Amino acid sequence: MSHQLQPGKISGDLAAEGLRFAIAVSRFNSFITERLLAAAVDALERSGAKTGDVDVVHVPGAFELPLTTKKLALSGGYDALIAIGCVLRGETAHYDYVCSETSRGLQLAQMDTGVPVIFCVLTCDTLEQAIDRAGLKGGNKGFEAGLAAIEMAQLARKLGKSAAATRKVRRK
Ligand code: INI
Repeated sequence: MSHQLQPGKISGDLAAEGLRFAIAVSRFNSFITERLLAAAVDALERSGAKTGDVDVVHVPGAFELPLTTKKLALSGGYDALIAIGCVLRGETAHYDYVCSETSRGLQLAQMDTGVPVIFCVLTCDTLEQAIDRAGLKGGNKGFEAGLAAIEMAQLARKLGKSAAATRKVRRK
């Protein structure tokens, strides 16, 4: 079936210039997280971000990422945030609690504040799986997170504006 209607398309450009980002990164499993961090910064820089537009905050572990990103979001100084961590399965259920609370907390942080929070927390059974995703066979999830942050920051600006415009029109 062919349609005549052309839907309006809204998307976020991959242009970082003029946007501000903060990256919260866990020290736990820093062998992995520092590689993810380097790739995220690389993606932001290649897309036009400049020194002064990107802040990095280190936290002890993935469990500390949600509160930190929420505080960064509430500061009002950033267009998007990236949370970087790496949780590796151990012998106990600790892994499950850290994974579920970290992902839940990060989702809450962006839903509560309206500031995009990019989930760059690897949750792996083995160190090899994590290495693959931090610059080896699986690429680098940090780079993907950097691009996602730019796209969501641009999209948030557009949608924020269009929501305000819509409210104005409705009030008249
Ligand atoms: N934190 C991680 O970031 N990755 C892990 O693999 C991990 N494991 O396995 O325990 C981990 N634990 C620490 C946790 O995130 C908190 O920092 C800690 O419990 C203090 O609140």
